[in-house]
Order: sequence, then structure tokens, then C-alpha cells
Amino acid sequence: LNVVAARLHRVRMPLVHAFQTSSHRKAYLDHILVELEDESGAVGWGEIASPSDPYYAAETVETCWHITSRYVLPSVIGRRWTHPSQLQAHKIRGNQFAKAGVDVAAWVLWAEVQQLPLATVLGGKRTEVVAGVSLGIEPTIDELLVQVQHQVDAGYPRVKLKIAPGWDVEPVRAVRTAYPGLDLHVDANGIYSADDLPRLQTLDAYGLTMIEQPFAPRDLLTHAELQRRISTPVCLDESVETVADLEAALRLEALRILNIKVSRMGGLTAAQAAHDRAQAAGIPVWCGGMHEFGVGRLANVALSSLPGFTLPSDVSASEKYYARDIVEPAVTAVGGVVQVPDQPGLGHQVDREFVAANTVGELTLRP
Ligand code: OSB
Ligand code: MG
Repeated sequence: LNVVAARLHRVRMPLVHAFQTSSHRKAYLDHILVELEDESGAVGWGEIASPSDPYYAAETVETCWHITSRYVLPSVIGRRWTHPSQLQAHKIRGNQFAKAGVDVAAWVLWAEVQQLPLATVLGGKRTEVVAGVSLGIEPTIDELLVQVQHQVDAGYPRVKLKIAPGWDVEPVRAVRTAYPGLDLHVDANGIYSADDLPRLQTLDAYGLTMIEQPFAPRDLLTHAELQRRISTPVCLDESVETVADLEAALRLEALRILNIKVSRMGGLTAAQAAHDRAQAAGIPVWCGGMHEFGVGRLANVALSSLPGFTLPSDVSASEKYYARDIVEPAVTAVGGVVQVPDQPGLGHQVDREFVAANTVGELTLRP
């Protein structure tokens, strides 16, 4: 293949329900869609799902735009390739979200050219994947319980709660009391420190499926310490940006579950490698989300069809996030189960008119 043109579309969409984590609050998102065009005329789409501000990872929408247009795309355009993994921008340090959007677009293009579903070219075996939902910090516990009920009614079998100091044991106790059998887990997005170990240990009493990323991304040692003290599995998210990070975390016994995010790992190539490594180590994985629009979410669905994804993934239906999605048809879930598309590429059409109507910035690059 040979990419002869690349386009970036900065698209703005409001969330159905504003979302707050331990680090930030958001009501609308700007994601950058990446469109790669092959010399054959085939097109592959990817999505750069970076938050606007550098509070989840170091990147922002602005840094992604800069790095993608100035470094990642110039390393791809006009270069001949036969497999998307050959396009890895190894020279560029970090900037995983920027790299991920281009890597996904290359995988989708490759699947399109072969007329195969993205899941199939990745080695996916499942025809459907189980989805869970992620619920933000709410102003009150009563409002949280309304959100949980709403998602349980929609059929989702797993609920994850965002926690932070002042919003941890109480909401967990309230939700656990109301839903004794629910598959429930918590995600702190790295807000706690070693001083909080005793408080986090008290969460061990609530039958949580996992405690996700309690400590700062580089603080593997404190994750290992917590895992020694509790029987609830510790799950890593922000700590694992590369397969080498995973290797170190495994060696330190800092995790028992891995959240694999396509964006955080720099794309499907690395996400697939992390899956293989975790599977060899006996670590169950699931696919985390970044409130992706349809393009990024369909890449997450395809990844989740790999055999090691044995826990529910954050691949909820379009309607959980957006009143209208940029893909046609929208992604749907029945009883918390999402079908893995069996059509070529992403398996759904990108709605170009709707994308154009919501675009706030565009750029085309050629050799
Ligand atoms: O840690 O998983 C996270 C959203 C923004 C930043 C961090 C996270 C999240 C989510 C989104 O939980 C979940 C989803 O996309 O369904
Ligand atoms: Mg997380």
C-alpha cells in the first residue's frame, strides 16, 4: 500500500451526560479523525481520542494536531508498506494518542483493501463482545444511584465507578448495598498516594472485580504494595503505555488485570502485542475507552474480539455517549452485548455529512 493523501478533521461533539473523573470534567469532546487514502482509492479512518487537557495523559488535542501533522503523517505518506505494523513511528517518543489515530487508520485501510473485517485481520475470534459502562463522579450519591439504575436497566452487566478522595468508600458502599450481585469496579485515575493505602484497603470488603489505577502512572511500586495487601485485583491503565511498561509491571507483580486502551498504547499494533503478552502471563484483559466517537469505538470493539479479552470492555453503545454518532448505523448493544461487525474494515460507514457539520478544523497533507 501507499498512502497518497491524509486528512485530519477536528470534530466537536457534546456528551449526552457530562463526565467527571478524579482529574477533570467534560461536557463535550474534540476528537481528531484521521483519514488515510491509498493510491488504489481505498480509505481508512482512525480517531485521535485525546482529552482536551493534559490530565489523563500528557497529550492535548493541540499537541496531537501538531505531532500528527508535523511528524507522524509525514513518516507515513508516500512510504510503501504491506502490513500496518511497518508504519510504527518508533523515532517519535511518547505521543501515544497521536500515533494511535494514524495506526488505527492504517489497520482499517489494510482491512478495507483485503475486504476483511478489522476484527479478522487483528486475529479476533469472538462474534460479540460484552460491554460495561463507566460512570463519572456525580454531585450526590442519589444521582449516582439513578445513573447506575439507568445502565442496569439498559442491560449492562458491569459498572465501573470513578473514585477520588471524598468520593470512594461511601458511593461504593451505597451501590454495593443496592446491587449485591453487580459486577462492580472502581477507577481512581491515579489520584491516590501511598498515604492512602489504609483507606484503599477498606475497599477490599466490597467484592469489587478490580481497583483500577489508584496511584500515579509511574508509581508501579505502590501498586505492587497495595496488591500485596488486598485480595481485590489491581488493574493498571495509565501506567502501561508500552509493552515494556507491562513487562516491568508484571515483574513487580503490580497488577492482576490489564486495561488495554488503543489510544494509550499508541494503536492497535501495540494493543495486540500487549494482549499477547498478558495472555502468556495469565493476566485477563479488557478494552478501556476514551469516550470515542464511532470510529474509535469500532476499533475498540474489533480489538475486544481477541481471545484474551475475557472481561467486559468499555465499548458501550453510541447512545450512552452521543445523541447521534458519526458512523452509520450507530453502534448498539442488546443486554450489554455488542456485535462484532462482519463487514470489511470498520464495518459501519463514516457519515461524512455529519462529520462535516461538526468539524471545527481541517487539514490535508500530500507527499
Ligand atoms: O480511565 O477509563 C478511564 C474517560 C476519560 C479518561 C479516562 C477514562 C475514561 C473512561 C471512559 O472511563 C470510558 C468509556 O469510554 O466508556
Ligand atoms: Mg481508567
